[in-house]
Amino acid sequence: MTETAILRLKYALDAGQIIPYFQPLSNLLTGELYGFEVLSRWHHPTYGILMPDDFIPLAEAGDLIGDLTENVVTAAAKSAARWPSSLKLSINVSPLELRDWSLPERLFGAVERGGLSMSRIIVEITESALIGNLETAQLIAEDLKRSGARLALDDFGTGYSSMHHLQVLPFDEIKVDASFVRLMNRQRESRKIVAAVVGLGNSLGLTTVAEGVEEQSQADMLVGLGCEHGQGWLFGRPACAEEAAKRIVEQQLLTQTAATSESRRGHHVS
Ligand code: G
Ligand code: G
Ligand code: MN
Repeated sequence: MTETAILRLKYALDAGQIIPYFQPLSNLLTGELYGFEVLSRWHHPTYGILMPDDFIPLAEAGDLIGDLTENVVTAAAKSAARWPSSLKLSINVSPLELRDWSLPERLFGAVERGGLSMSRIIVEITESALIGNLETAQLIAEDLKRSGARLALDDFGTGYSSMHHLQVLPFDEIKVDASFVRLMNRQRESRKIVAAVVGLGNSLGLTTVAEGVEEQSQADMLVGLGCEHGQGWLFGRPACAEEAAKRIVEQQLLTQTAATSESRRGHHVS
């Protein structure tokens, strides 16, 4: 049963059915785009669009996760290579991949094949990847940093959330888990936790990114707490490459319009 499912996934990978979707990461203060997180989707010929939870565990079980990452990152990098060079591409790697010495080289190859530079890449790591694997993960993380990538600690606040991890791995960013953001405008505890994590990130000189921002009131509160970036339905759902490209153009027009009316106002005053 699983054997067959794994074979099907392998076929889907070769057939190019595993496709990168892109969710915007936005500057909370200015509304400008910071980049996009790559979230994989399986465009299945009979079942339609399948979500990562339906196939990432299968890829892990079938030793296909490295190939999946390589495929998706190559495709995502090809799209990102056509965007303005200020925009980042944030990618997820599975805990299993942080046990695999070939990860940095494979990622580097995939990014290069896509025509992108590693300095545009953010690698998102969850803490479950570090448990019982700290030394290997450290070496791999340092290798990734040397190649120019940024490192983000994903889903911070859930699971292990150890300060030790922030101390021993060269993180650049910290992503505040959506579960706290979701409740922050209704529950004092959640708001305090978000405030503490953002404060911790800021005092360590890390870029802070809030996940799961769905409402303007949450975005406003996050700005007040000093959180720099946000991700969530308020800014956009994960979408295909064509949609992401449209969003970039719309955003550029918005920024230009804002800049023009700003300078017009300037003229009136003087
Ligand atoms: O969109 P969402 O349901 O989109 O994603 C669910 C989870 O799957 C997220 O926690 C994300 O980290 C993970 N995920 C999505 N795409 C990939 C991928 O390409 N590789 C890995 N390792 N995880 C992914
Ligand atoms: O990698 P990570 O575990 O952080 O994956 C992000 C997950 O969160 C993806 O499944 C994505 O589709 C989902 N997501 C992104 N924005 C929102 C949001 O605003 N609300 C909710 N409920 N989920 C979101
Ligand atoms: Mn992520």
